Amino acid sequence: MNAVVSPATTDPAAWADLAAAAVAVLRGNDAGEVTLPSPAQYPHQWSWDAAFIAIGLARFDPARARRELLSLFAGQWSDGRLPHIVYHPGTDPDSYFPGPGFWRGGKHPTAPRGAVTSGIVQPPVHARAVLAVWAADPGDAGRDFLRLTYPVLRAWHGYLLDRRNVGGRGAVAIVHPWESGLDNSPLWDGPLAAARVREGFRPGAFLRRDTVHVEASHRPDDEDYAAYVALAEAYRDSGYDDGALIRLPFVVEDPLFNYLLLDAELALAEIAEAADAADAAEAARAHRDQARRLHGALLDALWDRETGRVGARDVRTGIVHTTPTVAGLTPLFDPWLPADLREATVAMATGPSFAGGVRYPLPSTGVYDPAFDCRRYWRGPTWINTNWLVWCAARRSGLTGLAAQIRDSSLALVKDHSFREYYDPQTGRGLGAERFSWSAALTLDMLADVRADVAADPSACAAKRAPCAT
Ligand code: 2M8
Repeated sequence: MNAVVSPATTDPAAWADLAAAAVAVLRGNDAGEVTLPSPAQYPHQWSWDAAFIAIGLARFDPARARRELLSLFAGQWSDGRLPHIVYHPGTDPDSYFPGPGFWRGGKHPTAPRGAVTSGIVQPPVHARAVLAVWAADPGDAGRDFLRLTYPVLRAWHGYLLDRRNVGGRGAVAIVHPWESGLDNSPLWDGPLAAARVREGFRPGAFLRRDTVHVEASHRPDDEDYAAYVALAEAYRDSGYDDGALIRLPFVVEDPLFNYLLLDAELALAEIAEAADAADAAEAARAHRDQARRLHGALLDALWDRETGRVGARDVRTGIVHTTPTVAGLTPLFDPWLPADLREATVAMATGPSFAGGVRYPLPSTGVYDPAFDCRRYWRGPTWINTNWLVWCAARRSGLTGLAAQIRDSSLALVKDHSFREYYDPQTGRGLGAERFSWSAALTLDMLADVRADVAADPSACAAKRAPCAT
């Protein structure tokens, strides 16, 4: 399948228009100190969305980017967890389900007093976001921001590494598909079946709001949604008892979550150094050692060395589920990944199941998997945030061809099909929420890379209408 080359990467006028459109989306979704992912579909602040959004805001308004993250961090619980939603006080509480009353966080001793939040978490991409925001404005305000946020991030990672080490091997566990960020991925089908939570499905037990603005066939089905609600209730009703997580129905070590944590510990080492704290060198070493320990733990827990496939371990059953999904490409974040596993991961990323099999990579599920569905949420569509993540990992590990392909096709998608929540990987048709914040934000980051390429090699650009990155 031929990769798409977008005028957004060859024509400065096109990329200026695209950048202006992206900024307009972020400004339009700005609710003051927080940027809503989509005012109709997601009218609050989400954890990993806020990190991606801050990375885009940093490209044109670093002070606003800092405030985005500080608003999110104001929702941190005293046990260190960063909740997956910080509810926006200006939003009608009934416009999103589950709403602010659902989680009963206010009754919990470690929940924040000044914010209403959920009690579950999302993938730890915040350290990278803090670093990007600092890099955009490394002056005094930037350094103050690093000093302010370093303890927040250290407590956040500490919570995960300590309280979520349910399997005891050093990998962290998620207790809800929503914690993965890839909510409806077929990677959770096995653990959900084992948990038997779909069996309690009662039509009409709650009112779904997510299908009001988005076509139901592009969202999780009712049985999966009921399972999500049951799992959230189980954790909530346990009093968020992290000492007893293994008793919950869904306890899974997710490759994406864990490899992002490994990368986040490496970012935290850089933050400690840049913040120039008294014990910076020692702190940085401790974070790098922690990343290295995670590397070993993940090799041990998540990989099938014979097939060269990484998977998600169901901690309760011990089964490692290896459904090919975009989460399986995130080991590229591991700088110590053994050569054979790296080759296998690159082969999967570039092969017919992913980049080689669709016009607009990367599909969220491998196209030959029986669960692949072009349009349903995380079960096949291409997403800009996972593209951006794999693009970052590929760039950092020297996979320039793959990185360029992902960047250029992502820019083609947003240029031709606007800033949607997700896209059909074969046709590019935009799906889900419109004017979606992280699609706009991460476009700005990828466009900055296009500009840097052209600055480094002007002959690769518009005058000749040649692709900048091949
Ligand atoms: C989606 O998740 C929420 C639940 O957290 C939902 O479907 O209502 C996911 O795509 C998640 O990754 C994302 O952070 C959130 C807001 O964009 O929407």
